[in-house]
Amino acid sequence: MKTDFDAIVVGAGFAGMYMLHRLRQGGFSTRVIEAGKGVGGTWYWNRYPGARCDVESVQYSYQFSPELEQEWEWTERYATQPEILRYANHVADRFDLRRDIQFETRATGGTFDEQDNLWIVETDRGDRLASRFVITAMGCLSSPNMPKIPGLGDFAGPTYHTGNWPHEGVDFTGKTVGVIGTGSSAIQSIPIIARQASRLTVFQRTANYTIPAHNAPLDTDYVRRVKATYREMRTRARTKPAGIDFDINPASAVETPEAERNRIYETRWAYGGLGFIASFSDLLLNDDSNKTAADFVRTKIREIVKDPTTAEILSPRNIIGCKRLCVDTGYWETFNRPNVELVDVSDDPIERITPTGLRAKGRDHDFDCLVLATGFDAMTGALLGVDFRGRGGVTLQEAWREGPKTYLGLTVAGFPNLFTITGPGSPSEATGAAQEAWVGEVGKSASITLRSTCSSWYVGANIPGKPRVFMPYIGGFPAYVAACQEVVAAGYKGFALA
Ligand code: N01
Repeated sequence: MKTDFDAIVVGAGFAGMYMLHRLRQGGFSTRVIEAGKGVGGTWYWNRYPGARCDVESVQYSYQFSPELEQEWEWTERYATQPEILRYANHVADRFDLRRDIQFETRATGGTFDEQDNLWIVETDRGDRLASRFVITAMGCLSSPNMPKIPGLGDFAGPTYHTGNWPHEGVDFTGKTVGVIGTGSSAIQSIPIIARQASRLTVFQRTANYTIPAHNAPLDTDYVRRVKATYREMRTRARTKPAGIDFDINPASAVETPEAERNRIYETRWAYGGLGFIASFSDLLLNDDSNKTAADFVRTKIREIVKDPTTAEILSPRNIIGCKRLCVDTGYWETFNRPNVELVDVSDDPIERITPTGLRAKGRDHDFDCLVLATGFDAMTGALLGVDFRGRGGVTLQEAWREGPKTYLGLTVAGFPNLFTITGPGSPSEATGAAQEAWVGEVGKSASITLRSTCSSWYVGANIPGKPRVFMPYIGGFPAYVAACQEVVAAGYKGFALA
């Protein structure tokens, strides 16, 4: 059978757009399938009030084009969703990407044809596209999690999910609003909704840690300095575990005298952002060290939130940084507003959604609008939403029944030439043994940190019935790159080449 394209990429977010650019450079005919009307992926869908990146804008950008780096002007320390979406559109235009993207089309299935060694990708528009390679770039936090609360469809007013927000925006002025969830999306949107709404009720199942962003317009001298030394900054970032250039203090928290330790926390708190978790190098390795940082944040909450009972409910009890740390603008302060109420549903789940609101702890809470800030079926949700069938007709769902297994996070044994982000550009398939070894490596890297100890989307704990497996590789960016380079140097060790 003849192929329609050398490669099909699913998703035109940041990964899919770059993939298209690279495949073109490699001379591959490529079609990108994108469900949205435009590019941008997560920044196309997540339009809730206050959505912005928690990585500083000068770092949260493509690195492949020095010209692009120089010409694009970020305006704030942390870019807003609209600005990041403008950037994605600028990239699509600048590199003429749109002509190979099929918008408003959702990939529904992909079947490996063993006879002809190719994939047939099906879409909700009735396409059946034959291609040698399939590269999924669907995002790891893109499949919204609708909570399993009885009566969800009963609410008579509008219901909004932060991960799939109306494009025309929502004006809550004068409305009463209920928000379920206190993760990153909620923490960003709650302060803004509270300013608009006549009354806001927040339903919190797990208290969360958040560090102030101290967002501000970008200083032109700073931007000039960054642009003059962009390559050096990118090179430094590649040596850091998260691939982001911020200083990790090599000292241990418990071995640092208390006064000095608090001075360091105060400095990082005043600077703001995710770098707080790098105040000491052992915060995610040692319980006692972690507790010093958690205590510091809890003290801040008690200082900021005036009502002691509310402050107590807002104070997280788990490991700081175990769930992904949040970055906010005025989150704790919002709970001092007279129109905001916090309802703790940690020990007693929300009973049901009702036509006029919801029932929790035996009390009815009524509101005009319901906001579900309930996150995503992370890492596997989007992939398993497409009916991929590999060798012998085995579905990805079956192959991952006990949890996702990949080799290098890129390929899956039994699914030849299906890449979960990118691929080495040759016909290849992970061997089962190499895959098992990599799964072991992912588990090992998680087990030496405190991150594997709490219920989070990292382990699929937010989705009832999902296998509990620590999904991301957190051995750090340099270790990951080294592992990939070793595989390449050994002639694509672990891949079956045909
Ligand atoms: O989702 P979440 P998110 N009853 O899963 C609660 C990235 N991101 O969209 O913790 C009551 O973190 C749930 O409670 P619990 C970032 O990586 C980045 O906020 O499971 N509550 C939790 O409070 C982030 O980590 C940015 O007990 C229920 C909340 O809903 C990831 O996306 C911005 C419930 C979900 O929190 C996900 O963040 C936004 C129920 N039945 C997101 N079900 C930035 O760049 C769920 N919850 C800044």
